[in-house]
This record gives sequence, structure tokens and C-alpha cells, in this order.
Amino acid sequence: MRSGFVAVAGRPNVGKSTLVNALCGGKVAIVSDKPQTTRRRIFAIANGEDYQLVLADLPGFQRPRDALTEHMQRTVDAAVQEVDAVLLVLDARQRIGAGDRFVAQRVFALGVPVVIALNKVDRLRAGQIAEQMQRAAELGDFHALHPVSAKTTDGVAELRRELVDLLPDGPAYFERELRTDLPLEAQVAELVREKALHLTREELPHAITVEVEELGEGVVRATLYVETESQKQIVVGRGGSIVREIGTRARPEIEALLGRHVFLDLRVKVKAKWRRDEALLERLGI
Ligand SMILES: Nc1nc2c(ncn2[C@@H]2O[C@H](COP(=O)(O)OP(=O)(O)OP(=O)(O)O)[C@@H](O)[C@H]2O)c(=O)[nH]1
Ligand SMILES: [Mg+2]
Repeated sequence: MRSGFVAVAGRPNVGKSTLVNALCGGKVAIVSDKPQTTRRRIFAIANGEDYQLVLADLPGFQRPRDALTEHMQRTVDAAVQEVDAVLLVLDARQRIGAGDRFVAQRVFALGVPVVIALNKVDRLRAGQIAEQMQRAAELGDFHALHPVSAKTTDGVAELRRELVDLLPDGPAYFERELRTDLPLEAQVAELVREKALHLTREELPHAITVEVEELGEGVVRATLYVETESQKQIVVGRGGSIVREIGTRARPEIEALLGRHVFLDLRVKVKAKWRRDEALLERLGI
């Protein structure tokens, strides 16, 4: 039996969480087209006949701007220590540049094998992929480089095999039924936040956090916190239309996760400067 931990590093929005979900064959981490979607470390567990691969999905590497992003970067710095390998994810549709080099410098200094995933190669021409692979190869002394599409899952099985082959002999760290180490409340809160991210724009996604207050047999109660009254009005929407739509989109996924029908009760509240509230950040696992 092989088992171990692989940290998933990269700039924000390159598709780390989408790739983590593809690698473990189910949705564990939420995904959006807004940067800084992932705020905390999430273990996603891929089990095979003869292996347990634990992927640490992480926030994107970034220069901290406030207490929230500072906590997020600290999470990243801590999580890349003591892993068996790092999966460095790049976006093939963007210029591989300074941001990627910044991440690369840090991960290649860790002294563990680095596997590069050149993600989002779907709809790219072979020539473009080859060019981007060449640029990716200049980032450091990598162990392997895989062009993949997390979206279509092209190349994902090969990448998984590559990562498993890097794991040492070891025990299963998690029960085989477990997909993630996130408590159920946090998984539910994340699903609500994902739908809120999809329905908001600009600065607002960053100003939203979600806490689940009650996870009952038939009812789930959660609060969406924003920082200002005007943000609250946007998230509530005219006549409650936006928050209702968030609920409509989140409920089926929550029900699938819990394996039962629930009434989803969502509220929107203002909590000024929650991004600086150390106690709340801790409660949110950030
Ligand atoms: N076309 C295409 N889009 C992708 C692929 N993988 C991810 N995406 C899209 O890229 C965007 C970002 O995906 P995420 O998985 O949230 O990215 P992330 O790196 O986890 O982002 P942060 O958590 O914010 O750092 C989403 O809109 C995804 O649908 C892919 O293989 N192909
Ligand atoms: Mg993510």
C-alpha cells in the first residue's frame, strides 16, 4: 500500500480545485471563475486498490492584502511543508509569467518532487500546448510535466498515476469512505458560498462568508455574512430574489451530500470587517 500527501499549489484561478475534484473523482472543493475561491486547506482523498492519495487543495499563492489573505497565504506556506510531493498547477490559457515563477521558486525550494500540471489544455491547439509546455519546463527542475484538462478529465488518470508512484509505502490515513476532512457543516457552508460566488461580481465575492448554524434532520440554517449594508442589499436581491436563487442552486447539492431532503433557510447579515475578525477566521478554518 502506498499513501501520502500532495500539496496543490499555483496562482489563484488556475483550476487547482477543479483538478483536485477530477483527481479524486467527485466534488470536494468548490469552484468558481473568481480568484480566491479556496480560502482554507482542504484534504481531498483519492482511494485506489493499493493506494491512498491525499491531496491538499489550497488557496492560490498571493501577496497578502488584508488579514484574510494573510491567513490564507500562511495556510499555504504551512501546508506545503511536510508533503511527499507538490503538484504545481499552471493555466495553459494564460502567459506563464512572473506569478507562476513566484510560486515555482517557493515550491522548488521545498526539496520534494514537483509535478507540473499544465491545466486547461482543452480547446488549445497542439502547437500552443507544445509552446506552453516548453515555458512550463523552464520553471524549475520538475519530476514530470502533464498537460491536462480538469474540465474534460483528459490526462487526469495519467497524472493521478504519476502522483501515486511518488508516494511512500504507508497506511491509509483516512477511512476509505471519506472524501474529505472538512466537517459536514463546512462542506455545506462552502456549497452555499459557491452559489453566492456564481451570482455576484467584482469585490462582492471576497466580502462574503458563510456559516452554518444548524444542520438538522429536516432543516439547514445558514447565514451569509457581508461587510456592508449595500452588499447585503445586493445579496438579498429585489424581493429576496438573489438569496432565493442561491438557495435553489445550493439545495440539491446539499441534499445529495446529506442523503436526505432538507429545508434550506438562508439569511444575509452584515458583519462589518469580518475579514479582520481573527476569532471568526479561526472558526471558519481559515
Ligand atoms: N476550460 C477549462 N476551464 C477550467 C479547467 N479547470 C478549471 N477551469 C475553470 O477555471 C476557473 C477556476 O477554477 P478553480 O478550480 O476554482 O481554480 P482554483 O485554482 O482552485 O482557484 P482559487 O481557489 O481561487 O485559487 C473555473 O471557472 C473553472 O471552471 C479546465 O481544465 N479547462
Ligand atoms: Mg480553489
